[in-house]
Amino acid sequence: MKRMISPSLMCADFMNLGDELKKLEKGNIEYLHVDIMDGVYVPNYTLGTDFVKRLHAATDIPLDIHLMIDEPTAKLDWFELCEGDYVSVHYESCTHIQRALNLIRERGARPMLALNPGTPLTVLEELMPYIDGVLIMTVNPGFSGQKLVTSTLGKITRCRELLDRNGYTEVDIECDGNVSFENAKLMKEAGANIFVAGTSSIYSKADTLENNLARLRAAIG
Ligand code: S6P
Ligand code: MG
Repeated sequence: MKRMISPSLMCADFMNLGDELKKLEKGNIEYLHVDIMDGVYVPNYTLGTDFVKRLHAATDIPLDIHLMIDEPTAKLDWFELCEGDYVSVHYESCTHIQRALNLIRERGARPMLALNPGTPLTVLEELMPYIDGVLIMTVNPGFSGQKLVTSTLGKITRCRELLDRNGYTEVDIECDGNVSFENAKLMKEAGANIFVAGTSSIYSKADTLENNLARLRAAIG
């Protein structure tokens, strides 16, 4: 499967976002990861509806909108969605998760199911027909700069097996949280193919964005 990078924009330098966006376009990155938090489902606030609209106007790169909000079904209409955008919803954030996934599809975007480190993989069994991707959270959602929950590596492997065994070989597996250069390699080996890049890799202050991107590309192969 094609291996792709989705930079987490909450980790970007907001004072230089235009410049950074150009560098990401030049680096041919595949998605832009937009973290939406509501202070209820997770204890933080980040990006929002207007930011999504401005991004669509500024670039053709598809968005990877990660909804960490309570009951997203009723709020999906607030977002401008374009064909090719991914929208991920957390299993426990919706009373009716299948309805939420369907609604994303009806709105013309690609549904992705997000699973926290503590969410059992078995919930996926009922939902495979309705998704284009699974977002395996490799940290608990809410903050950047956290440490990998190591049990999630085995979960990536089991997720790939479950999908493949049921014929869903084209369903993407994205991992989000502490995707460092070293961890990215382990996640790739486990079966992930979309990598959310934050402070642990491309936004690391140890090197430039361009060099970090090249290093992450090399790590995911
Ligand atoms: C966390 C959020 C993530 C972070 C990303 C940061 O709740 O969903 O997308 O922005 O994980 O990356 P890092 O490398 O700082 O963990
Ligand atoms: Mg995220």
